[in-house]
Amino acid sequence: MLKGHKPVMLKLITWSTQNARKISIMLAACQLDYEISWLNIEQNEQHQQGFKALNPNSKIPVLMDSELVNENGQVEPIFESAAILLYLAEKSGRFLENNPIQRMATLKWLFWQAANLGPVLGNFSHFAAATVKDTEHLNTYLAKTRAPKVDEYAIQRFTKESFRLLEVLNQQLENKAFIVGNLSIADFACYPWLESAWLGLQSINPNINSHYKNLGDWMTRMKTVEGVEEGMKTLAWGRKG
Ligand SMILES: N[C@@H](CCC(=O)N[C@@H](CS)C(=O)NCC(=O)O)C(=O)O
Repeated sequence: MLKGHKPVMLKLITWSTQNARKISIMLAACQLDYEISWLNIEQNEQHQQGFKALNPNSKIPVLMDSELVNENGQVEPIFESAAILLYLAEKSGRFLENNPIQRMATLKWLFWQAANLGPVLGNFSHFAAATVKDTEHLNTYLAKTRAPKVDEYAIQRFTKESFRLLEVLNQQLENKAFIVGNLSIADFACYPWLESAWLGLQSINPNINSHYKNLGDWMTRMKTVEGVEEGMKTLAWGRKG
């Protein structure tokens, strides 16, 4: 499973977005070898029947592991990025501790990200991006998918909830280097979302780094974690293979 030791058996079907970067970071951090199969969601390829057979919810990322074979003898696709992280953590024995309390803490924050931070920051960016005059200031995906017009109510709603979630995570990080203490899949789940929304949030609160100090420090720390830079670069905005 270490790079160069075995043939590729993991395939990530993906596009370059935050949910996908969680996985490229994890794969890089675990030094797992894999190949990328690009699925262009900017051209609606997620709605093709072939892909729907892998994920009925028509979203990337999907992970295929040739070692995960179902009763029909076919590779069982894994969709939902949090499920993929959990799968890879169990497969590699990394970034999810066995201790029941630590394990549950990691899963709680992993699900918190999937149910709260991701959707809310996604909506924040979608609506707030409509106020940006020059699309060159937006990432390639947001430039194509942002709200078509400024909706003050939606911007206010998701801005307020985004900053509330920042406060929740900032509190959790008090006296901790990482979200549950040791580095875990919860950190890999949260980082790409915060990284991509940070500038937009900072344009609303210029003091974001000092106001959410634990979070700001954690963002800086995450950049230096092995695998993070590589995983972020692999699926950086605009990368298509
Ligand atoms: N909860 C899912 C969300 C996946 C998701 O929203 N993927 C986006 C890209 S980040 C997508 O495929 N969008 C295409 C679409 O909505 O049609 C996960 O974490 O995997």
